[in-house]
Formats: sequence, C-alpha cells, structure tokens
Amino acid sequence: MTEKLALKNIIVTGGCGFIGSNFVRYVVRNHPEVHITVIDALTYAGNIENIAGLPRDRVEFVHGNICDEDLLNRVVPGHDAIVHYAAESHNDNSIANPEPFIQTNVVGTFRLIQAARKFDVRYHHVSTDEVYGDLALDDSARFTEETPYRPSSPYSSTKASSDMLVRAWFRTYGLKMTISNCSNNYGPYQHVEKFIPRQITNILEGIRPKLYGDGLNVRDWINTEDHSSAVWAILTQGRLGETYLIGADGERDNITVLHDILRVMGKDENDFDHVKDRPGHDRRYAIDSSKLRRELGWTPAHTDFESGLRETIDWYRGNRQWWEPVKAATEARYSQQGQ
Ligand code: NAD
Ligand code: TDX
Repeated sequence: MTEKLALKNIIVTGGCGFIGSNFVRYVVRNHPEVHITVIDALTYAGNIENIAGLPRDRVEFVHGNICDEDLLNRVVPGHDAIVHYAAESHNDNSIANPEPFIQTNVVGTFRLIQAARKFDVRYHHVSTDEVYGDLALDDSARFTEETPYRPSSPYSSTKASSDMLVRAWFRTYGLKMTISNCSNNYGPYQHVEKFIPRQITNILEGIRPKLYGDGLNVRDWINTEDHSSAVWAILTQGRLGETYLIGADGERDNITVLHDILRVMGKDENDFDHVKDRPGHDRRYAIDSSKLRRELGWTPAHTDFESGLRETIDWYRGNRQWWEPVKAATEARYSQQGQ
C-alpha cells in the first residue's frame, strides 16, 4: 500500500448532485482537516439543498460550469486535488438528447484535466461500470479492471470517452490521476428520475410503479456511503495511473428490487405496470472489486440491502419538500416516452 496522501484543499465537481453531495458530507464528517470547494452548475439534477447546513468554513460553493476554462483558471490554483463527479448521469435522457452528455462528460472532463495538468493538481475521475457494456444473465463472469470497454448508450459512451482521455493524459503528460468505475448507487438525495427513487415516490404519490421490459435486468447495487469511502481510499492511497472497480456484491434483478420496495411500503407485490423497454437496455452489470479490497484494504460497510432500502424509503417519506417540486415534470417526460 502506498503512503497516504495528506490533503488540505480539494475541489469536488458535481458536489450538489446525488453522489457528489454524499462524498462532500462524508469528507466533512470523517476528515476535519480538509476544506472542500464545490463546483456545480446546478443543472436540473443539482440542488444546493444537498449541501445545505454544512459548516461554511469547511465547504465553499462555486456556481459554475466545468466547461468554463476561465472559471477553472480562477478556482483550481491553491487546491491539491480535484474529485470529478459532475456529469449528465441519466441513460434515458441521453437517449432522448445526447448533446449535453457530449458537452459535460467529454468536453467538461477535457477542460478539467487540462486545468489539473496546468496547476499540477492530483485528479480523481469518477466513472461507471457501464463503460464495460453488459453481461449475459447466464454468464458467471463479472467486470474487472481488464474487461474491454464496450459501452452501449450515449451516456455510457461519453463516460467511456472521458475515461480514455484521462488514461491518455496520464501516459502522455503524466497527469496525477486515478479512475474508479462504480456500480449502481442507491440512497437519499437521488433524483426521482432514477429507478429506486422513481418507484418510491410514485407509490407515495399514488402512481403505479413502472418496470421496463421483463424486469429481469440485473444491477449491482451499492449504498452511496460505501462509494464515498472507496473514492476517499483511492484518492488518498491509490496508485497513480490505476483504475479501481468499486462494488459491494449487490446483484439483484429489477423486478426483485421493485417487489422489495412494494412490500416494505405495505403494497401488493404485483401492484405495478410493465412499460416499454429502454432501447439498447443493458442486461446485467456485476463488479469484481477484489483489486480495491486487496490493494487498499477497502470493504463496504452497508451491505444489508433491505435495511438500506428501508432507510432510503424513510428519507423520501420524510423529505417530500425535496422531491415534490420536480416530480410532476419528471413523470410528464416519462409518459411522453411511453415509460
Ligand atoms: P447527478 O445527476 O445526481 O448529479 C450530477 C451533478 O453534476 C449535479 O449536481 C449537476 O448540477 C452537476 N453538473 C452537471 N453538469 C455540470 C457541468 N457542466 N458543470 C458543473 N456541474 C455540472 O449524478 P450522480 O448520480 O450523483 O453521479 C455522479 C457521478 O457518478 C457521475 O460522474 C456518474 O457518471 C457517476 N456514477 C454514478 C452512478 C450512479 O449509480 N448514479 C454509478 C457510478 C458512477
Ligand atoms: O422507471 C424505471 N423503470 C425501470 O425498470 C427506471 C427509471 C429504470 N428502470 C430500470 C432500468 C435499469 O435496468 O432500472 C434499472 C436502473 O435504472 P437507472 O436508475 O436509470 O440506472 P442505470 O441505467 O442502471 O444507470 C445508473 O447506474 C450507473 C446511473 O443512472 C448511472 O449514472 C450509473 O453510471
């Protein structure tokens, strides 16, 4: 294991989104010596409420776009690391309109790694297991760091592109980088467009949950707290130039997750609609995270999916003011798509 990197002043891009804000809260709670500058454009997916109430002397908010070179030239100097979460993150949106995905995920990453080079700043790139495409249901294989890239959707192809840029910047310019590719996250503060919060909030609103296709697609669920602890471990102890897969052995098919949500919320397990499938829908994701566990000693702490799901459901029950303002528009978009 390499010596731990001592960090004082980090930038978190996308720190007002679901996973980025979890990371900000995680660092505030566990690493009192670290100051965080959040850069976030507050797109439809960003919400300043996600970092509200954190101490002002620990977390500074900069409202801005990662594609803005002048902004990066102003903000990046004086920081010792960038942790890059900002992205357009939703597959269905990327199918309807890929353009913002190219801008933010590809051009935005390009601007950030140029700034990291220019100001000699450590860079951690947050990516997804979707860059590896999908696995068959009857295949026992899991993704590893050696799996060839084979992205299926506009979203995952832009994430794959950004990973490639970061790898090339390491080889050519010696960018001080690491990359992590994580599986599906769940937890509080996730936008209601995503599978688990969509179904929970549908039930709370009296709308029937919507399952794509046959519902047998498998996702490898990880509690977002465990994603944050893994990113911190890689940022501070990871070997430069390396990729680490993050996962918590949480494979479940969508119909089983939906049954769990309905049961926990006191509904009939069959009280949902089958809707049109997602075009190009990946069948199965599964992560082998043994490199991360072996090299950095990381283990997930929140592996009881049902109890994590109960906590997540309680959070959406208790925080209607957070999601209600965007719920109707999200469902209107889906119903236009027949989903
Ligand atoms: P999210 O959509 O909830 O949040 C994205 C955040 O980025 C928002 O706050 C948004 O305002 C901000 N943003 C978007 N474009 C921006 C721009 N051009 N400039 C500055 N800020 C911008 O996304 P998330 O689910 O929290 O995902 C965060 C990261 O984790 C993404 O890179 C995603 O690819 C990756 N990831 C997500 C998952 C998952 O299950 N959600 C799994 C693996 C990896
Ligand atoms: O209403 C729905 N019904 C449904 O059956 C929705 C919104 C989704 N689904 C299915 C599609 C997927 O098989 O549920 C599964 C999960 O869907 P999403 O929440 O859209 O996630 P996914 O497409 O798997 O991608 C997520 O994990 C990897 C994140 O959104 C990405 O940002 C991350 O990279």
